Amino acid sequence: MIKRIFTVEKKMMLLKKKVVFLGDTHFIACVPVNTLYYIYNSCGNYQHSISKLLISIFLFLLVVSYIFLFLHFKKETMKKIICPFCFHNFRKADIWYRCENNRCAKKTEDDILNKFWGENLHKKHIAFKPKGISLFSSDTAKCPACNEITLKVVCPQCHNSLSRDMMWADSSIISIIGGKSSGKTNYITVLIQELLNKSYTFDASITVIPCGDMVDSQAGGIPYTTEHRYRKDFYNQLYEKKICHSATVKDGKFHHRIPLIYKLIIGKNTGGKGKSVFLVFYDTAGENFTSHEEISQNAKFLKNSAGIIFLLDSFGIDDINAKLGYIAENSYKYIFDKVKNYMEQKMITSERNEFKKKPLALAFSKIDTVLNDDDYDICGLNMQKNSSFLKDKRVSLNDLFDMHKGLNDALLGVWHDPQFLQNVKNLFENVCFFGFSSLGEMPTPTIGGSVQDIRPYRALDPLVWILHELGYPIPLKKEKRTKIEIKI
Ligand SMILES: Nc1nc2c(ncn2[C@@H]2O[C@H](COP(=O)(O)OP(=O)(O)OP(=O)(O)O)[C@@H](O)[C@H]2O)c(=O)[nH]1
Ligand SMILES: [Mg+2]
Ligand SMILES: [Zn+2]
Ligand SMILES: [Zn+2]
Repeated sequence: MIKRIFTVEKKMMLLKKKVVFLGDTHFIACVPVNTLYYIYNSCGNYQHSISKLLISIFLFLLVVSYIFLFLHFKKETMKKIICPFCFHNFRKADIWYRCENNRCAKKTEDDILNKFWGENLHKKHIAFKPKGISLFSSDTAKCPACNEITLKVVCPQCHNSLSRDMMWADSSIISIIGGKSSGKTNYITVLIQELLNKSYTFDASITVIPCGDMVDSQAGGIPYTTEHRYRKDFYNQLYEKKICHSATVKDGKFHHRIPLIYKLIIGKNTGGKGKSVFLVFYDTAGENFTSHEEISQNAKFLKNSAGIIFLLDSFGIDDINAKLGYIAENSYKYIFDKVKNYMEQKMITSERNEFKKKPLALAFSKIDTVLNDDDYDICGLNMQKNSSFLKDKRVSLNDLFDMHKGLNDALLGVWHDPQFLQNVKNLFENVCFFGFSSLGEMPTPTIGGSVQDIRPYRALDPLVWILHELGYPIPLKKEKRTKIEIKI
């Protein structure tokens, strides 16, 4: 019998070597199996069949629960995380940690982090890859230099700090792109304010996510968090000074590259626990999307986006431009055509097929200029008739699609651009046109001027539609729905 226990122990040791990547706890939990195996065999000698049956059932349940735990562990560790800074796509099991112990013996500059930002962030605590991940541990790691436990997770590629929350909930990057002066910065400013004040109208709540390691040296070295960046670089200008934003600096100071990260919990009141999604917004300069090289640098960001809000500048529609004389940097479809060429010439078929399925909101910015003009009738919509869910607290897809139909008709009948509609139809499978206004009126003077009363119009519509298309539980109005299509 001693020999038998010894052999079982030996088998267990071999097993431990195989499962060492799961950590010690897993092996400790194996010990009762070892003991039960011994008792089971002893029972066999005395023909205690009832005990033998009970032990068999117990062993069976134990094996089933092990398989269940193993599959759960595998699913968790295989979960994909997208770094909101460098867009590296990695498994949860591959996450790195940063030591937080101020007395840690090993402190050096983080060259990878500094290289990413092009500045020395003076981050001296070491970033490290943890040894093995325990099945029962709570996502912590021991610093190899000082043995202190740390909770701080960082991206293995760029070493920026990530939110621990991001390890558990899905993160969907919704990108906002558009040509120069198409209205991106004003839109992001207003969209976030609308989310903070009105997301309850589609059963969502929003929180800011603390992420990253940057500090604002101009503000006495306080952390450059999403909250700080939003207030300083977006909100103050538009909502405090009442001056609308103008051109965003290309490759300017490093803080222009800091993303704004929020967590939305959708459907808490209408559907159980609710579903979380991380929204990551970047404010890129319009000229970042002009050449193939620039687009390919940004392509990682587009490819890793779950949905895209593509701004089309209403000032760039020939008819409006000629009639009202507003100055546009480029045609409304200038950047769309650049992305189209990039997709056709640079993406391999499988990439393109995946890309074309993403929900694409083609959103005409500054729509106040169109709706305030008596010559245009966009499905009877006007600036007084804002998104119906703001009042009803349920989203009417038909209300969103009315704008789509109106813009489709205008593109065909008044703006005479069936070719653009054809290109959109050929390239994307899930598209909807939107029209919105961040400011609600024309600033004075026209570019970068003052806006006294900011009245956003349908600014939330594109995001709400994308979230619905991605399967988030947006409360919908009961209605006979019309099908969305592109008419040519
Ligand atoms: N009428 C009207 N004009 C707008 C609106 N939003 C933006 N504009 C005008 O468009 C200009 C450019 O807006 P931005 O938000 O700076 O555009 P952008 O896409 O960030 O531009 P870049 O950063 O240079 O690429 C503003 O200075 C305003 O004059 C709007 O809702 N209505
Ligand atoms: Mg801008
Ligand atoms: Zn990263
Ligand atoms: Zn340490």
